[in-house]
Amino acid sequence: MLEDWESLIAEMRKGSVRALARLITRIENRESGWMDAMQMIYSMTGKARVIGITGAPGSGKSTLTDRLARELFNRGFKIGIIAVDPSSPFSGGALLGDRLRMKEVSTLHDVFIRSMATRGALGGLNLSARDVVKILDAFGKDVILIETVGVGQDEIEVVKTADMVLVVCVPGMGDGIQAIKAGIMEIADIFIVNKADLDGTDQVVADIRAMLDLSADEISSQTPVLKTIASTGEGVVDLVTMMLVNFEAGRIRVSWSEERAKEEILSLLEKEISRNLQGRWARNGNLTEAVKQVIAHERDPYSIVQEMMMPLLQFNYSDR
Ligand SMILES: Nc1nc2c(ncn2[C@@H]2O[C@H](COP(=O)(O)OP(=O)(O)OP(=O)(O)O)[C@@H](O)[C@H]2O)c(=O)[nH]1
Ligand SMILES: [Mg+2]
Repeated sequence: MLEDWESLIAEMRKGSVRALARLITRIENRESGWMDAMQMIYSMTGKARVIGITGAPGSGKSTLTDRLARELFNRGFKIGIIAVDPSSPFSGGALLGDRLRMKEVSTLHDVFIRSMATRGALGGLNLSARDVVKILDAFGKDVILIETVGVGQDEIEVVKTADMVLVVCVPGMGDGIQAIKAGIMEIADIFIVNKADLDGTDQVVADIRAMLDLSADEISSQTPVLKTIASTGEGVVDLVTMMLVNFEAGRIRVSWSEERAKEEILSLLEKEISRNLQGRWARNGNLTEAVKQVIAHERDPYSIVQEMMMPLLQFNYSDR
């Protein structure tokens, strides 16, 4: 089994895109031995820069991601894209034009694109996005772009795994600036006002600037606000230059590294415990039985969870 993984990883390292795609799928499916495989992969990582691109639905994230990929490719970087969003063009819910554009960027520019569903996956998504980042890093990608809609907590978690975060806004958001969640505000390294061809662009820039200036911490008050027109590519060269300067200057979220490492360990732990226990209980039918008992008011969820956790515990819950 382990040899299986080893040969797949070796193939991937040699540059096989097919092996890369298969590896991602197998890791996502949590096939037996996946953690050992990730250990091997982890030792091959550490080079790639991860850029999160987030913002409201329809703000132009995919269009911008496509432009960024092209521009970075032209500057000699190898690019991977992860699209975490069910409605994203990458995942197929797209207009034909979007699909063709993505196909072009993936074939002509050797950009590897992977889309991931946001919800529904047992074990959650943010960890899998992290795994995919590591696999792409080990494959040899220099820059990994993660597109995600800046709503739910899951998406914010994804973005937190990035080294640099671009928050995409658009003109005419009106009081939409308030809709930029406080959580998003803090994680932005660069604010983008996309669709700068539309009326109200300068107003949004001013609103964001004002909000940043009000911010208590110094880093937020220095966050750049940049205008782009993703549909024509205007402003993208400047944006990429700024991103690279930031990377060169080491202005990436190093302050987060401790928090991130801790969060990664703990969320992996949490998900693995839950996945293992749930899996065990689902397989032997106990879960179905327990659900019935709760509905019939014969048992309570608390004692069930205690029982589920019993194998993990060296002490008796009732002693506490
Ligand atoms: N006028 C104008 N339209 C743009 C610009 N950038 C993107 N669009 C258009 O805005 C629409 C949405 O663009 P997407 O790139 O799909 O936006 P998104 O944020 O990825 O959307 P979701 O993934 O569905 O949340 C498309 O019709 C784009 O062609 C721009 O700079 N100006
Ligand atoms: Mg999109």
